[in-house]
Amino acid sequence: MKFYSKLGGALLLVALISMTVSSFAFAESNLQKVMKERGLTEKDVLAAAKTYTPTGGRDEYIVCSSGGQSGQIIFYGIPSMRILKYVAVFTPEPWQGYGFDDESKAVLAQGRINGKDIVYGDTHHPAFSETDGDYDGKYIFINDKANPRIAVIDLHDFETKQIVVSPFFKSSHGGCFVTPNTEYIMEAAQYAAPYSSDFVSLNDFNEEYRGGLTYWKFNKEIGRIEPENSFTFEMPPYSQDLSDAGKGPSYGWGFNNSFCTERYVGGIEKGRPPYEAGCSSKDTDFLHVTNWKKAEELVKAGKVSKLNGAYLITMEQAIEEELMFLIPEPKSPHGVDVTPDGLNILVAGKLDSHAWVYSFEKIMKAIKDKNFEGTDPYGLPIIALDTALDRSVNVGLGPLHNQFDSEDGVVYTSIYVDSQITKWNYRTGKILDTIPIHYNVGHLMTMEGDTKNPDGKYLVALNKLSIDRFNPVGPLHPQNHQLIDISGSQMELLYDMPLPLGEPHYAAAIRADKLQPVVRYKTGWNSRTDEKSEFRCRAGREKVVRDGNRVHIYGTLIRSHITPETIEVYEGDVVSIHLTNLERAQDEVHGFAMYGHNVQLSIEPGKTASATFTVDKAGVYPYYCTEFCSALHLEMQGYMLVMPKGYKAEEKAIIDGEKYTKADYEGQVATNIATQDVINQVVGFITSHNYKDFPIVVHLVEDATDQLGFAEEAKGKSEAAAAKGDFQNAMLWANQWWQYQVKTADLGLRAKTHLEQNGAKKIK
Ligand code: CUK
Ligand code: CUA
Repeated sequence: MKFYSKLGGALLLVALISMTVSSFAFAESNLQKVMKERGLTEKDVLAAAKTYTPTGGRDEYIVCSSGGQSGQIIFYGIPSMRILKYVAVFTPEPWQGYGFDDESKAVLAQGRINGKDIVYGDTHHPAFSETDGDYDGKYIFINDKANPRIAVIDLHDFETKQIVVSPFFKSSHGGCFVTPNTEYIMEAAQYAAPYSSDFVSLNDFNEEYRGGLTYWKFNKEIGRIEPENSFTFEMPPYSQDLSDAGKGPSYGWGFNNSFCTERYVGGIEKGRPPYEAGCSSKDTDFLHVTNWKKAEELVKAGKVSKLNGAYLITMEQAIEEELMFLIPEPKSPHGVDVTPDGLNILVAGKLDSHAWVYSFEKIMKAIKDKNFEGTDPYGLPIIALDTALDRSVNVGLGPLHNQFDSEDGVVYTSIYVDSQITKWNYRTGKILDTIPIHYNVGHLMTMEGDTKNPDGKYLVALNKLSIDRFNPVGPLHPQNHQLIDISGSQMELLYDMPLPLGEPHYAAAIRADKLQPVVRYKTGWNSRTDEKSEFRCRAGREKVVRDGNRVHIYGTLIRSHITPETIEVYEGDVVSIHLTNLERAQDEVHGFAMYGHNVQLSIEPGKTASATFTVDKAGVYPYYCTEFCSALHLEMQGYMLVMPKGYKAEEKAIIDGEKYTKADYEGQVATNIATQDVINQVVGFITSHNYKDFPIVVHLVEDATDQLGFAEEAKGKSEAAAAKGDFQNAMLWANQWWQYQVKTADLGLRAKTHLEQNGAKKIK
């Protein structure tokens, strides 16, 4: 007996193995066939296996990339390189209703300059908020180079909440870089300009034009920048470029490089040599070193005066209080990056082939010993290069930016002219590896690569040119983000991703598990101020409030209708439509678009959004929901009727297009009873399981309960009409009763599926 069972087991095993082998062989031959047909090498297939993410799969890292001239930011996943979302920041974006609803218009209005709406931005450097030098997943900041502004994006809903405008600068590049606890967001000027908004001749450039560096105070509790607690360092009219904040031992200090310390102002139209000649004639420019910790104390002690309504630390004060120092750096440098341990500052040469490694310790010693080689024309002390430098390393032609590896001392530098990434060690000066890039890389990014604890693993090269990498789409090419595996000793190219939007300058990657965004708002929420909207509306409380020609309409949205379904206003009225999405189910967004009024809202579950406009022409204006939200989405519609002034709505009953009989009504009721049986079965399934342990299901059940309540109401109206022998209305209400049942069933089935797929347990 034993023997037989043993034999049986062995036979079964053999059968299983041969099955596995044959199915494996089958898969293999298929794979080989596809590889052959598509001309793929084994290396390609390996790269695909490292990036391919099957349906429903998640990425390990989420990237926030600048969207360049689009004025937006872009989120995508790594390693899949799938784009997840563009988030509107400085530019109106209709899908998100940004710049179309009143709430987001108020955010954009914060970014007005000299009273003008500025509806685009040139976003360069996103920065995640940090706690103790590590990303905390709470906020992201981005600068606008063209119009010196900073925006705050809250990662709990990925929406732009605030825009602040520099009170001094006319451009800004060296932002956003945050201090290790997001005490401040650094923003440096780029093109020197007068601090006033008046005309000042270029002949007065040296005396009247100024650069600068602002430390914007960030309040982490409320998630907003506090301009009133921010301060700016007045700087010489050198073109301040990138910035970085010190960390660890260098905490409390900030670093900025610069170009065109020649202070050349061009003028080819007057026969003068152009900017590029005059701005690169000297061999060195200046690294600016600022002590923000000490400056903060002066501000708090009331020792800093204001200009243009904001704190300004003049150069005179900075010299006097020993707050700012200059150190020569290679000709027209670009990136400046503080090492994860905070001990070194790396500067990339751009017009030089070296990366320069400065020592924070040496800088501090020179400051302490007052060991300066002189002063610049503005009296700022200069620390000699030799005094501050650990080493310079030949990394290739045109180094731009640096990012760090998880391995101590290892750094990656983007090499623009040579189109490559160089991996090297800043402690030893040894070059470890290089990889060619397609083509002309700008920034590069490693996973959490500018924090105290970089993760290594992957690197993205943000390439300026894509040339021949993609199918041609006209003279304006997409940009190319190339994903590189840096987990081994040799870098390996994995994937090319075209980015069809603006020129992304910098990007930052955060571990996906640090992000915990919400799926819906509290009902009646103004998402831009993050408080209850004064215009929120509950089901059944929809109303119209008129005061003279000012009309406020309080409405709601829930599958599948917009309440109100008819809006009657008069020519010349100023109308505000406030809509609250009553849904609680995940992803049940409704939109709202109206003919001829530039209205397009995106109203996510719980959100209240408003559109204000003047109706200056009598007419008929259909509106509808723009998100395909249910099978009866197309029926989510209505009319705004703009009546001529003085028009009296006639007492004319609407004649229905279709006539119904008692038989129609009874047929519909029979359908409804059958539908209710289905609903009861689903309800039975849900309530016999531990559905309360699944928040998504709880929300679905809440929504379904609402819908069922509406169904009851409609049922009552239908029965009342039938009792009076009014089968026209009885049939219409019976149909509405069924519509609510369908929505209930839809929600219930979604809940049931979720429970089945996620291992819900039977409780009774
Ligand atoms: S910048 Cu564009 S490649 Cu604005 Cu940081 Cu260097
Ligand atoms: Cu709501 Cu379509």
